[in-house]
Amino acid sequence: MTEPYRPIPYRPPRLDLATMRDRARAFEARMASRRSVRQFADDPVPQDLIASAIRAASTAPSGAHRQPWSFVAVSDPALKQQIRVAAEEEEHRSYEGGRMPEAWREALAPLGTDWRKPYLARVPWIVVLFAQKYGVDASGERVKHYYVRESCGIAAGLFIAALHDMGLATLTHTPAPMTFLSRLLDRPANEQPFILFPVGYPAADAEVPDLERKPLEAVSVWR
Ligand code: IYR
Repeated sequence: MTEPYRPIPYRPPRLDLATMRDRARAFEARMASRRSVRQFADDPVPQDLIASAIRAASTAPSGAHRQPWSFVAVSDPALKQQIRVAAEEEEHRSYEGGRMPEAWREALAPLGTDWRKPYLARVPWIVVLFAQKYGVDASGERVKHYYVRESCGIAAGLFIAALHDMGLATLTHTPAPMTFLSRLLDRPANEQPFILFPVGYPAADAEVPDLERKPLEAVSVWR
């Protein structure tokens, strides 16, 4: 699969500084208002909104432009219930079965999480991002993928930002191990579950931990 370099012009408009500052501050404020949510309303969310967020996520840069991701969007109530049951089984083993080290449990205490994941059956959508360790072309040949975790991480970030921008909430949920998702969602051998996103509106009485984000000084170095 050797393709030559065939560039096309790229001429995005150059904005004046005042506009850039306005947009930067507005975007920053919008992102700062995002919270991970664990209590969701059961109101339906139309499929086109989920499709739009997946398209936005799929604009992510990726190693050799292989776009090594699949987003599996689940609205079927029976399947969501199966995912809930399987996730809770794994989480129960982690939280109560001694699989999660004490230090980790302590780190999670301020988040108020436990093994119960009722929101997985309640949310209108569960979207599972699968990372493709390698690709498979039309003739069944393996295609090498590069920087798969980095690429999928960036796509996940854009997905979260897109959902937040359209007024939906989500949670980066990573029940461990997540292999049950490959089975329940019939995924091929080249795909590994990467992140599970419940997606919906926050419940009317949703609560979130009172967290603060690190200030600029703590997360940046200027030289
Ligand atoms: N997967 C578990 C535990 C968990 C782990 C981390 I790191 C978190 O930030 C939150 C939860 C769960 O989903 O409960």
